[in-house]
Amino acid sequence: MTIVHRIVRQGEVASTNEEAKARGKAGAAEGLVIVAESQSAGKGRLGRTWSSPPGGLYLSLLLRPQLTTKELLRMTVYSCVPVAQAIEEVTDLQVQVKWPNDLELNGKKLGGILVEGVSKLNRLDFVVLGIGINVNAEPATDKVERAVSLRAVLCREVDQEQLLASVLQHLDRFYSRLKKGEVDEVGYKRRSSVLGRKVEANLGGKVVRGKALRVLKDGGLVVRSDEGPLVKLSWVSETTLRLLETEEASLQ
Ligand code: BT5
Repeated sequence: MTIVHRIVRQGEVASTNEEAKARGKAGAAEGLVIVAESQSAGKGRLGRTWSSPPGGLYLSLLLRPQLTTKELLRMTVYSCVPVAQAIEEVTDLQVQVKWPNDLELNGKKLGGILVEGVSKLNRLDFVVLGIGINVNAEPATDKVERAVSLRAVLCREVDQEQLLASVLQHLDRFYSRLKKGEVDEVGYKRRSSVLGRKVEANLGGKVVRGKALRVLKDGGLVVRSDEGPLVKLSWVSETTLRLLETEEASLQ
């Protein structure tokens, strides 16, 4: 069943994820979408900031799935596919996904996904799926040489409304499948910039180097460590990953 979207458009907000969380706590139904023109405190993982000038697409979708907190990794990782598909549909570009939550163009960061779960009485009450895409604006980040916008690559502006509609449509299909326990493993693999590559993962202080072998259905990334054993990366909020072969492509 498709979700009925209720799109709430805002000018500048601190963070669309925070807006959606506040409304979710107040009882808002599944399908609420907050879209902002810009964010003054856009959030990434691990307390990082998401540069959000006017011209980018910043949205958060409120969902109330029957999932456990552990399953949010799968949602984070595999939701990169429908967002990549939407960008591809609107621009004809080929988008890569970098585990766990990045969207890339030629090794540069084009967008990111931040999934946050809010629990009530020890159960997951709702989920906010936040998406930031650099569309018609260049981000102001300390790693700006590793960031890219659609406008910079295409040398033209992209229709934000068309992109928003496409993102929501693809997410809808993704969510219907996710609720049945299905994810697009083939679509993920085809777009992955990480699989088969040498990576370095920082697991909240512990560093693992090795070759990224596969992404599991639960969203975990399996790495053959240089020491031999297989290591499964799954602690998404505490894990950062960089590619070792080309410094160009090494994003966090
Ligand atoms: C992410 O975090 O990539 C998740 C970003 C999610 C943003 C959306 S916007 C709508 C919704 N509301 C929010 O408040 N957030 C969500 P992470 O993997 O932690 O990456 C963050 C890092 O990316 C930063 O530390 C910078 O190095 C870099 N960065 C920041 N802004 C960027 C941008 N606009 N484009 C490319 N890289 C950026």
